[in-house]
Amino acid sequence: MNLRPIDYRARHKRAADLMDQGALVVMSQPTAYRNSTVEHSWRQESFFQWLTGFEEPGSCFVLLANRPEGERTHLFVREKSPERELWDGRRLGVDGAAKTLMIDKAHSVESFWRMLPELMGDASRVWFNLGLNEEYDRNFIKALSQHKAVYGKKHLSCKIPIHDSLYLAGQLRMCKSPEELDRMRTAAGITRKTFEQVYKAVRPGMSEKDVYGIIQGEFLKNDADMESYGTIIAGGANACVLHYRDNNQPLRDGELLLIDAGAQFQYYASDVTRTFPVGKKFSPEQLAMYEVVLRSQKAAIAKATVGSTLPAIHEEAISVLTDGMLDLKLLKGSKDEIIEKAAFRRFYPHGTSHWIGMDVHDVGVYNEGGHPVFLDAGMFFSVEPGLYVQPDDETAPKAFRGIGIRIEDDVLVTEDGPEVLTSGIAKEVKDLENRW
Ligand SMILES: [Mn+2]
Repeated sequence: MNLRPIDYRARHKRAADLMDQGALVVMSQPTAYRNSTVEHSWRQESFFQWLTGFEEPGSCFVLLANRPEGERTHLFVREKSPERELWDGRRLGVDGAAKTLMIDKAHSVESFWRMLPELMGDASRVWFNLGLNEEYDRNFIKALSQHKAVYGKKHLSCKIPIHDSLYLAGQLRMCKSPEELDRMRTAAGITRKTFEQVYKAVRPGMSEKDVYGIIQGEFLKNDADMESYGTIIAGGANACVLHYRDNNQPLRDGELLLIDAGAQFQYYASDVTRTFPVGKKFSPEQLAMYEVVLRSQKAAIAKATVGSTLPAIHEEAISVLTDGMLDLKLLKGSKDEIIEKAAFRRFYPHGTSHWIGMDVHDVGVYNEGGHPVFLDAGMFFSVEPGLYVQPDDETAPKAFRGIGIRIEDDVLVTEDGPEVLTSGIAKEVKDLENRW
């Protein structure tokens, strides 16, 4: 696929239009240490990346909606340093940033906190990514005090109003643009190719670790940046741990394998779960539970239309799952009462959807103005119902204990209805049995 280029200046304009003469200050992702001088793998903070495309730590971005073009966007970057570049890699530097990035002015990051009060100037308000890092937060509050000392008397009677930049990020990133859709489709395609290889390879006697190796390898071979989140490879009852991360146990014939994995491509996430037999066939109980979850997922996806809501999708998933739990005698009583008392949570304890974008659990509010957000074209989210019977759950028929099933796809709302970007990944029973 030819990827449409990203026009960062157009993004700045869209942001400024929402900012009512305010200032936006976004810090880059801090470096985290694993131990001593060894760093954890680093990924740029998503909103910073969305605004700049600049992948260096130790940087800060400022957008001033109250200033004329040419003085609106300021990027603060680390200075060139032969000594540090020898150890940590190339730096673009101030001149390089000014020449190559879509910004108005580049500065040394050394001058950032000193310049910030003046940059905020008579801005009507300021957005900041508070809570990313305590040192950033302290310095920001100091800059606010310095700003107040000068501008408080001149323009404002009090401190400048502060907003969480995550809210603005959500407004800008909730409905995906064509160049974002290119990247999301590519991420979904890499995840599809990866599951195809997994379906071909998995056999009884392998370990979860072997499968993890296949997934990591396929992601990288197909040009993913990395995984979008910690991959879950859960054989048998491990699937009943929702965020299972050990990924190191043997896979046995007769058990199911639940894989929750998604490639990240150029900073855009995918998020897919499939559950299938380690061996050739589902057992009757596994099959009965699987069919309930699959029916629920299809019914829920069908509700992903313009004007609908995520709670409406969740309610649809719960309704079908609850019918299934009654049929399978996992639960007794009336459907209405089970739903009203949330008794289904014993076997379905999580939600059905979250926004997906640059972050696998993406920015964007879920409720606004006292009601759930109404779905619109370009919104993108998971639909992931599941059923989990804990291995020690003595209320459940014995043959169901230790079975965990989740089916998850990534759904884009369009004017013509839901489009499942991950639909190419097999989930029908006939495609999951007799894989070899
Ligand atoms: Mn998910």
